[in-house]
Amino acid sequence: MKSIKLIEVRSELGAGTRGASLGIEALKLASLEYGSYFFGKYKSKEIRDNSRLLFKNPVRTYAKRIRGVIKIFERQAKAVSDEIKAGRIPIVISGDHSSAGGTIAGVKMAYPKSKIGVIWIDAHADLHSPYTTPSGNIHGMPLASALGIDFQDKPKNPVKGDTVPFWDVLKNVGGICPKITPDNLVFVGLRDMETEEIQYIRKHKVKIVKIPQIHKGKIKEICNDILTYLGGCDYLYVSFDIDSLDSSVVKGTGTPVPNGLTVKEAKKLLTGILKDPRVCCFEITEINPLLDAENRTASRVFPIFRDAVNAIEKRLKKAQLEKRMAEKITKSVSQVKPAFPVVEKKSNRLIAKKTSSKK
Ligand SMILES: [Mn+2]
Repeated sequence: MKSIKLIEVRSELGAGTRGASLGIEALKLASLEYGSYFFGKYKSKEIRDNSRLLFKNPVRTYAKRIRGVIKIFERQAKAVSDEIKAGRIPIVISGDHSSAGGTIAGVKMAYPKSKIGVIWIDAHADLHSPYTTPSGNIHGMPLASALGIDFQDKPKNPVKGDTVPFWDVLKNVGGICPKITPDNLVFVGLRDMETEEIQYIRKHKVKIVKIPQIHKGKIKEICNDILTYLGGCDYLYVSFDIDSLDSSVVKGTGTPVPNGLTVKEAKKLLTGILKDPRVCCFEITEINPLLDAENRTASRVFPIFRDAVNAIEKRLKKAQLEKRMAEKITKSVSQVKPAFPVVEKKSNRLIAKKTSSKK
């Protein structure tokens, strides 16, 4: 049976506020409040971080700590690709959302010839590049890196020097660029975007599911609609930035935004999407306990994460059961001896016919 493997990326090099690298511990400790043995159940792999870079001055204004982020992308991509190739489903818990660029690179490395669909559940579009970023933080750029876009035609920032070649390296991690196309991308929960991102979304008619649609209910239908829309994709990657949730629910995240999802809606949404057998990787990101009080954010997010992983586990079990049933049926059919030799009779007739026509 396919199994689940956790990938822990304790990096916050792409974020502007300190503390997201502690998000994994926050989530693990929150699980204990529920008396859950979730984290004892799954094997996990840790990606080596470059946190020492936090104590150095980020020299590139429009792509802060990009050299460190490239290393994380490469390690992350290899880990994700290795797990998929070994028949497992990697579930990524990351510090900041930049690592999703490395995750997508890994999915594409595992399936270089397949169409990869991306469901991006986030308050932000993360479509910036060094040429448009208002902050220089790479956690606003992972989708641009996966789509291989720059906005060089209308640059807002005077990007110079080695930022340009380093951005090219980032886009090309995994050896394929672009890794995804805008028609295979769906945004859920977007509500805080910059002009360049809005223009890109409009130009390429990228599908968006807005929060008011989700508030109306019928989340099951919304999930089915998203999955049908991505019908041409062979595999799906689901990225869940916890700032898709309402800022009143998740205070402990780098860029909280009001008017977001409720915990109940997020649970329904994720379980509805992750049941699709094409989902080959899931990521949860941007938990920052330093911005929080009494670990409340991770405590609210853990049940969402647990239900999401359970939805994947449930469909893996279902697939295994169906496979066993099919094997049993094939076995029992092959053991049944026919009452008369049907096949032989038929072939005899054929031979007989052929011989007669020759005569
Ligand atoms: Mn994000």
